[in-house]
Amino acid sequence: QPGKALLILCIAFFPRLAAAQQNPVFPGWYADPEGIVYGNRFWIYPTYSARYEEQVFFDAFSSPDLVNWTKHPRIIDTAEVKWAKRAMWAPGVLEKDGKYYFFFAANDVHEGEIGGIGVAVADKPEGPFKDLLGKPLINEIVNGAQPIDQFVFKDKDGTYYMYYGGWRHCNIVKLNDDFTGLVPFDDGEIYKEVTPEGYVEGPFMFIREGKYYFMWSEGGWGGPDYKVAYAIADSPFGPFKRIATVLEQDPEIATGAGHHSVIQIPGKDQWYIVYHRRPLGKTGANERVTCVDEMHFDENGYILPVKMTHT
Ligand code: FUB
Repeated sequence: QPGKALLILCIAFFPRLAAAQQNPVFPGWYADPEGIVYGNRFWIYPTYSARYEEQVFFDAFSSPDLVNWTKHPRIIDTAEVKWAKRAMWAPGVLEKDGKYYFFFAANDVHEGEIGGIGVAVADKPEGPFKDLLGKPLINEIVNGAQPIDQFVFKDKDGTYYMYYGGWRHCNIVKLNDDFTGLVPFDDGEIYKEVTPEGYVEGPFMFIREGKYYFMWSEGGWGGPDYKVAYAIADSPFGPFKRIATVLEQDPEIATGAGHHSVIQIPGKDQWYIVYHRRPLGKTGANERVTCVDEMHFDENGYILPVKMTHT
């Protein structure tokens, strides 16, 4: 029976949602969360939100239902990434051909350090991850974009692009097959700037019903007005015309809500935004917790403002 087979497939391979969702989803100061589904589990890869000098490792979290989370401590640290002496943050993981590629930012090129966007690889989503290159994949400032906050996106035709950039500038680059380098675009350019109005950092891209949804963070990352906005385009290159704010502080719930990612429940038009925010009464820049809330669309495909839940 095809119906029964599909049900068994869904139960075996897709994660199930539990009713009693809570925020923050796991304890501790964790920011810049990238959420993704691998097999029958949800995964979140966040920044360990502390002073730079303490941001020397990454933990990951996995869950069968978005409620019960298992911590996978120290999936990679600066002892493995020799060039990342000072700090590592804003990770993201991508599966390709049975390998898991872990992208992250490290150090601060602005202060003359070797730094930028690095990549590591593992056989499992929980690592252990090994530095792939022994140096950053991108360590230069191009078009004014700080080389941080990368998001790797697989386009409909299988091409892998990376959006990245802090300091109010966002670039897109094309990655080679094994993620060891960049490939020039047809016009010979390697970096293209795609910065939308209001952009600060934290780019994210997904496709829904054939349209490209580009999202980013605005405001000051240490401040209460941090927020998420978006654009819709017909191509991964834009143009990205700002449409609206999706997520922002709520005086009854939390401030500083941003640097997000988006999870789609496989096979369903059901979406979640994964983001960090600052609990009420907290003002420290690194006092950030990881939260998940539902994200809905209207009948024209526009994203409705997200209602943050729980305190
Ligand atoms: O966690 C460090 C920085 O905070 C990230 O690079 C920004 O996106 C902001 O979330």
